Amino acid sequence: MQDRSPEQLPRLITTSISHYCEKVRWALERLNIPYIEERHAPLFHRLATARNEGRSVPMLVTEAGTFSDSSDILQYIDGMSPVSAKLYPADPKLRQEVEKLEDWFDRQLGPSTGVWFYFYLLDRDKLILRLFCEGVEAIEAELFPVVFPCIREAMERAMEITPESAAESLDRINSIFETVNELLADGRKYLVGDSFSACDLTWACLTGLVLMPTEYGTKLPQLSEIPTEMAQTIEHFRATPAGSFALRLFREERDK
Ligand SMILES: N[C@@H](CCC(=O)N[C@@H](CS)C(=O)NCC(=O)O)C(=O)O
Repeated sequence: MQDRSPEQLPRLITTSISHYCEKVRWALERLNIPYIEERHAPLFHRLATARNEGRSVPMLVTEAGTFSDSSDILQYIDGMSPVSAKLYPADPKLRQEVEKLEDWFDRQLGPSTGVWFYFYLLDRDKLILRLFCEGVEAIEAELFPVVFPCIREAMERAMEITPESAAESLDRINSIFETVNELLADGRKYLVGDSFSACDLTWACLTGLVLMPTEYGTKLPQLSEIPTEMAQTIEHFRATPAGSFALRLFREERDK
């Protein structure tokens, strides 16, 4: 894939801040796979994904087909990578453990951290416009403020963002952190086996919105820009073993 012209490279359709998109960016970069990122503001992404008969981001468009789930994308790109770089272990039992954790984080953690994050920030227009429009085409960045009130309503409805759902999400995040704290209590360096794998990468990305690591692939807010209660919760998560593990992964493994 190294010598392809830009038109032949895989195209990754994203929104800037999405933690599932960060997961795929990190994996592509780690596996040394050149790609073109096509970034959109939320809901504008639907024009791009619909053209490829899909809906959500991340979406990877390749000559071999279109993949529209972060774990499917990781499996696909891992399949073409050298053994020394792989994100899934060769040992079937270990691979099963990695896939099980990855799937759990995808289904339970990612949606919860998303609801919790947007509950606090969706009404902060200036901050949200900056986060959503980082790296998108000028025309989208210009149109976005005009349509943002409708987009906010659509996101609140689709993600069912309410004070109750935010509180339930926080409970779920706390309980997942507790389980990961327990896993790490034996001093292991990675969640499964003795090397970095897809479940470590997924853990780090899908906790990104409650830890706000500086190495995240787009610029997340500073703690000074967000509500105090939200900042305090982030400080709390950062201080847990599971939180400091994710921050270490961002520091040590994100740019490898
Ligand atoms: N299971 C999917 C979840 C992806 C997902 O939830 N993407 C969100 C952005 S974080 C999205 O595109 N939501 C808007 C939509 O479905 O149109 C994956 O792992 O890729």
